[in-house]
Amino acid sequence: MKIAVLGGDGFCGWPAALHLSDLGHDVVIVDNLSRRSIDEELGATSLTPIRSIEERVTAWQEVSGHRLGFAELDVAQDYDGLVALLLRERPDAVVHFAEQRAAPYSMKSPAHKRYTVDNNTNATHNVLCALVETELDAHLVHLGTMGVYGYGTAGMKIPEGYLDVEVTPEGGADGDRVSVQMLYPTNPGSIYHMTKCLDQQLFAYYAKNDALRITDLHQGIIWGTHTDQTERDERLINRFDYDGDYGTVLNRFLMQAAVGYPLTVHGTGGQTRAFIHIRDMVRCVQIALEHPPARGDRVKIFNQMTQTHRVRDLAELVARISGATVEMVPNPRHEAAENELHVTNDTFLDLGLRPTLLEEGLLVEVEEVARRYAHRADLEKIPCTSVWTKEQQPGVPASR
Ligand code: NAD
Ligand code: USQ
Repeated sequence: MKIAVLGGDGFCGWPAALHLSDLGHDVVIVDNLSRRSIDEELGATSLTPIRSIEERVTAWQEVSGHRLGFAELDVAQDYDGLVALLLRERPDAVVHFAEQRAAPYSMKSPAHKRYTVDNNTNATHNVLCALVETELDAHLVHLGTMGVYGYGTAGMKIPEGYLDVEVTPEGGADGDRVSVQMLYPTNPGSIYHMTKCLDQQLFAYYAKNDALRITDLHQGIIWGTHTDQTERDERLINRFDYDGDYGTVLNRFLMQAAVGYPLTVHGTGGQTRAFIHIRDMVRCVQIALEHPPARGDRVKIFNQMTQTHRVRDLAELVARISGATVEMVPNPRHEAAENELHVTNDTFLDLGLRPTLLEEGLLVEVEEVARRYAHRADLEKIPCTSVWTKEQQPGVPASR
């Protein structure tokens, strides 16, 4: 297949592009390099030393013999450029990672809120509109989030995108129940997560009105760094975010353990979230590409996660294997202090995904990534200082 990977310079997009290229697909990366500019804005860098996109592409060709295309393009701002790119490359599939993905970054200020909404909503809408205009019939695979569902379901298992509801038709008797399926009601916990809810509506509309073939992957929190491909040469190394805006919880704990910083558990640490290892993410994208919906089908939605964990349990686990200390810090987010989470993920398991479990991969990450690059860490960048409302406090450990 010819595959365009939008956002292919990012944490998920880069290993996914390499995985697809390694399988023999013809891959072109499209990215405006905004994630690298945001590093500069925040004065933060990846724990791992990532190379320029040009060096990455050259290294991959040397190591694998496969050519990767690269186009620097803002998918949200340059609609004509996007149409021209699609007409030139004529992809069979488009994988869309090109959004601002950090919840704390999206909550930092009015400017960050507006940037996140403008960037994410326009990027997604431009892709959809351009696919209709170019009449390419490419399969669009989008990276969405488990966060569209919200995390409190009164014990119910979250379905894959759609909720079965029984209703009594107007004029019917009590026994005349009919079943309807609707998009699971959204309940976002940040401006970033809200943009993914807006994306969902855009997908439903374009699948219905223009028969676009769309798969939306509701992905949990990624952990881990390396894939089989990024490991082959240090120039191919993936990024590892640990700062208070972009670092996700488990990778932050691994890094904190490696540098002797207390593990920063927000509030009581009672938040339960869905997780997936980065190696499984690239496999899931492959599986989704191999199983496209037909024209006229509704949007296919897969829950792309393999395990759920409570934040304080993760902290205790990391502390146990590394000797780190755990510290409860004020929660800078406006979120439920405690929640249960039960998730259906049968589609990927039925299609052959064999999950990497936390128990297998955790120690490797501490040893081979977090400790190896610990000398590059800037401890000042660790606390989460972006607060959701004026009532919240930054997540700074009292001991620091
Ligand atoms: P990232 O920030 O590392 O990568 C996103 C890439 O998209 C960056 O390279 C950035 O430069 C590019 N980009 C952003 N806006 C763009 C635009 N307008 N035009 C062109 N390129 C643009 O993020 P990530 O962790 O790789 O996440 C990728 C996708 O996966 C996101 O949509 C995110 O919501 C989703 N996701 C990520 C996680 C996670 O834990 N990292 C979990 C669930 C879902
Ligand atoms: N948390 C801590 N301590 C920390 C950092 C976070 O306790 O040092 C807590 C947060 O308060 C939250 C939970 O850990 O309750 C998860 O936070 P996170 O930053 O790891 O994840 P989140 O903000 O939800 O965002 C990440 C990705 C996003 C993706 C989402 C998937 O950045 O792109 O969409 O995970 S999900 O969580 O399933 O919605």
